[in-house]
Amino acid sequence: MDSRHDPLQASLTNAPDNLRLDQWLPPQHGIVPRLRIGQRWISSLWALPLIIVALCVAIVAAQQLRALPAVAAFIANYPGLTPLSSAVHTGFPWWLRLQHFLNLLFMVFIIRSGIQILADHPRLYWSRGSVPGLEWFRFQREVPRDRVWTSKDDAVTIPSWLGLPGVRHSVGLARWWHLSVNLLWLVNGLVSYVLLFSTDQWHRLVPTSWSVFPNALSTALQYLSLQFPVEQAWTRYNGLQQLTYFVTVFVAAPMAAITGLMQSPAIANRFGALSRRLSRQAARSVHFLVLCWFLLFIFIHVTLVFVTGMRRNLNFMFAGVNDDSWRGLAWFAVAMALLAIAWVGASPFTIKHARLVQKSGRHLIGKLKGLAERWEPRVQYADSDISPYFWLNGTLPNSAAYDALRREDFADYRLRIGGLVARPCTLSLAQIKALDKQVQVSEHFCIQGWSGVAKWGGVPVRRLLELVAPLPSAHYVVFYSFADGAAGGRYYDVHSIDNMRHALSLLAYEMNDAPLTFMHGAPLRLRCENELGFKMVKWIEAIELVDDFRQLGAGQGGYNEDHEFYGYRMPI
Ligand SMILES: Nc1nc2c(c(=O)[nH]1)N[C@H]1C(S)=C(S)[C@@H](COP(=O)(O)O)O[C@H]1N2
Ligand SMILES: [Mo]
Repeated sequence: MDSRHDPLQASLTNAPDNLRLDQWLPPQHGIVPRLRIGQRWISSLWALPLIIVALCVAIVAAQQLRALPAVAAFIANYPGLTPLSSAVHTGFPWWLRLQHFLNLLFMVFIIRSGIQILADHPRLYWSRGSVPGLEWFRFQREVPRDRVWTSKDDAVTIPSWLGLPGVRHSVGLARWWHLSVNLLWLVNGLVSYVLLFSTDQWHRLVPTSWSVFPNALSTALQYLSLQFPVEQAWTRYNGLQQLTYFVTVFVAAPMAAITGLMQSPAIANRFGALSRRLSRQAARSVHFLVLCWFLLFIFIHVTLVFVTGMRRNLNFMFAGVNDDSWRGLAWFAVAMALLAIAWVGASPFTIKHARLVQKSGRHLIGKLKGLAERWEPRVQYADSDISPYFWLNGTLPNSAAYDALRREDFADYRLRIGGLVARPCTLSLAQIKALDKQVQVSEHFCIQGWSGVAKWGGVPVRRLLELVAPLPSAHYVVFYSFADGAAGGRYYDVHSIDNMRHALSLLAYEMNDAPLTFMHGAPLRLRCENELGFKMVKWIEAIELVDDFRQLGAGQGGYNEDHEFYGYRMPI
C-alpha cells in the first residue's frame, strides 16, 4: 500500500451486492396508525366504521333529497355534464391510453416505495423539528425515555407486498425506486400536459364554465343516491369527474413533486424563503396527505369505472373504441397481468440485485441529483429556531483507543489530515480550536425522514484544506470515524473537495454552545448542510485526500453507500 494512504484504509470492509436479510437490521413491527387529536391518540381503525356509517347516511340523505321538488329541478337544470361547447372530438387517442397505463404502472412503484420511506421514520410532524410526542401521526410506539433510542431503532417493518423492497430500514433502495420512477412519472406527466393542450383533450379536464360546480354537486348527489347520471364520457366528463381529474392532474401531482423536493437539504437551502414557511416536516406531512388523496382518488375512480358501465368504460381507456365489444376488458386484463408480475417481482428483485438497483438509480437520477450539490447552502436559522429535541443516529464507537481518549477529555486526541496534500499534519483539539471559529444554525436532514435545527461551532473545512494544501490530483475528502458501521468495518464517508469548500462545510466541536457530546460525535463531527445526515461522519479520527474513492471499502463512496446502497451524492 502506498505510504501516502491513511492506515485506516485497511479497516474499511467490502460489502455484498445483495441485501442479506440475515445480516440486516432485524424486523420490528410498528402499531396500527394513530392520529393525535389534542392530547389523545386515536387509532385509524376507527375510520372504517365511521366511513361506512357516513356513506350510509349520505346515501339515505341523497335519496331523500332527490325526492324534494327543488332538488329534482336543480338536477334537471344541472344534469352533470358541462356545456356542449367543450366536447372532445378525438375520443381516446393511443397516446392518452398509453400515458394512462404508464401513469398507473409508475404510481404503483412510487406509492410502494414512498410508504417504505415513510416506515423508516414512522412519524409525521407539522413543526420544523421532530419532537417525539408532538407528531400528529405515527405507526410506531412512543419513543422510550429510559434508554438510548436511535432513529434506526425507530424504523418499522411493513408487509413485503406493500413496501418496496419490503424490508425494514431499506430506505436507500426505496429511494432509488421512488426518485427514479418519479422522474419517469414527471416526464410522462409533462408530455401529457403538452399533448392535452396541443389537442382538444384538455377539454376533458379543464373546466371552462362556473357551471362545473353546480354540475359537480348534482353528479355527486346522483352517484350517492345510487341512481347514476347519464354519461357521455366519450366526448366529455361530468362536473364531478372534471373537478376531481383537474385537481388530481393539475394540483395534486405538482404538489407531490414540490413537497417531495422540499424535503431535500440542498433544495430547502436553495429556496430558503419557501422552506422557512414549508419546513421539511410540513412538506413531508403534506406529501403524505397528497398520497392519501391519490389513494382515495384511485379507490373511487376504479370503483366508479366498474359500477357505471365496466365494458364501455374499459373500451374507452384500454381499447380506444366506443362500442359494446369485449376488447377493452381483454386489454385491461393484459395490463393487470403485467402490473401483477411487476408488483410481485419488484421486491425479490431489489433484494437480490440491490447493487444493480443502486447503480441503475445512479445512472437515471444520480447526475441530476448531484447538480444540487453545487448550490452553496446558505440558510441560517435564529437561535430561537433550535429544536428542543435532536434525534440520535449511528453505531457508537467501541474501541479501547477511543475510550482512553474520551476519559482524558480528548487531551491526547490528534486529528490526522493526509493523503494527496502538500503539507500533511496532525492537530490537537486545542490547535483546532485556535483556528478560525465559525458558528452556524442549520437544519439537519436525516435520510430516514426526521430533521432538527441545531447550532454548530467549529472550524470550516476549507480552512483545514488551506492548511494542508491539497495536490492538484486530490478530488475527494475521506472522513474516517473511530466507530464501526452497523455491519462491521470502519464507518467512513467521501465528499468532493468542492463540496468541502462550501461556506457551511464545518468540522464541529460544539453543538448548541456546549462541547459536542459523545452521542453527537465528540470530539469532532462533520457538518455539510447540503447533504443528508449520513454523510456527516461523527467521532472523526482522520481525514484523507484521495484522487478516487473506488478503491475504498466497496467503492461506493462511504459506509452507508457500500452497505445500505445509499447514493454517494445526496443533496436530494
Ligand atoms: N461514525 C458515524 N457517523 C455517523 C453515523 C454513524 O452511524 N456512524 N450516522 C449518520 C447519520 S445516519 C446521521 S442522521 C447523523 C446523526 O447525527 P446525530 O446523532 O448527531 O443526530 O450522523 C451520521 N454520522
Ligand atoms: Mo441519518
